[in-house]
Amino acid sequence: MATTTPNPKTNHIGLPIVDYRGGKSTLCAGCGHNAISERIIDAMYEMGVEPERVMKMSGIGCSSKSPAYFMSRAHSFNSVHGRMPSVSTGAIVANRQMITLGVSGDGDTASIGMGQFVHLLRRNLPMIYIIEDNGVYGLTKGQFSATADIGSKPKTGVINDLPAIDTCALAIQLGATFVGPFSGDKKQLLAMLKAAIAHKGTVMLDVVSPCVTFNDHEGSTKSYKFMQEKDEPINEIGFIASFEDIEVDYDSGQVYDVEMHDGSSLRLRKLREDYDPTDKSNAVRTLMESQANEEILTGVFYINTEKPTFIDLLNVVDEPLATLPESLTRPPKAALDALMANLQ
Ligand SMILES: Cc1ncc(C[n+]2csc(CCOP(=O)(O)OP(=O)(O)O)c2C)c(N)n1
Ligand code: SF4
Ligand SMILES: [Mg+2]
Repeated sequence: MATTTPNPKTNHIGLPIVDYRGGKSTLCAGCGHNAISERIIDAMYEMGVEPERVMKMSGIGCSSKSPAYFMSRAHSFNSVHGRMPSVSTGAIVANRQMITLGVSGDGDTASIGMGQFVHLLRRNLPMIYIIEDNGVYGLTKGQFSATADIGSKPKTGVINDLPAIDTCALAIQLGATFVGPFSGDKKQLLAMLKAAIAHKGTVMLDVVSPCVTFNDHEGSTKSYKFMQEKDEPINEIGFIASFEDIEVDYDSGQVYDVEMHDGSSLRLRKLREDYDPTDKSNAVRTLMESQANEEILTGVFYINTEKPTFIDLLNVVDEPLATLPESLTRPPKAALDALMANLQ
């Protein structure tokens, strides 16, 4: 007699988690980047995002290879080293209906890509930009990157004597609207990614992602051990998607409840003083102080759900430019003739 296999568990749009997986990772076993890919799969699955609505963008590096290891059904563009922001800008303007997820490295972003990165931030381009931060150029065998902390030591034993660029402070200052430094903490990162999917604007997440081959030893400030000992969250993150019907009891004095534009709720329980994630100057100051005090603070440092995105500023029509018919994108001959007549 024929047996029937039960349906696999599905999300609220009816897809099993396997539809969110990618190819088999070729990164080193234990590389932090693999854990981030796993969280992206979970977040996209739990949010019920249609894989074909996602554009995966990246540059060059081990981190930039990782979009191959999640969401095979999504669109993907692996750009030139450091050029992911400009390629993403073009793609987003051409099709504003897509969800854009960029994955970059600390080298790809804070060294060769810095010129492009800062313009993405000031435009508040609607996309999620993840820096998988290991403090080194993993793919080219472990040279220091510009996010390596002063005084840290790679495998070669040479001490880094240059100060680190704080990508989060930079992002907040220049105009990104959802910013946080993160450790690989599974629960926090998953909630954060789900909120990032619901946000309209630039989400910039700098996630410490240890390189087990070149920067995970004693003396490194981006190792698993260092992060376990030093990670100090400033808020505890809870996220309730618009399609979930969950009642949570909480003491409102202890919580920042941020309503996202799609009706979802981001709940930030304060763990440090009376931290207000909507206060931009305080966010930058706290990051600068934490660097001076050698603290590793993580969490949602800044969020602004009001600021217009680059697409809003451009007044781009709702229908993707990529699918607009020629009759709407090309002025008729009469209009061109009138213009020419005016110039004579
Ligand atoms: C134009 C150009 N310059 C330099 C390189 C060499 N290169 C490849 S990856 C890389 C750095 C990658 O570091 P990061 O972005 O931190 O990624 P990781 O490998 O650490 O994840 C460099 C310098 C290149 N591929 N292209
Ligand atoms: S070299 Fe480092 S960053 Fe690259 S895959 Fe290996 S552990 Fe990951
Ligand atoms: Mg790196």
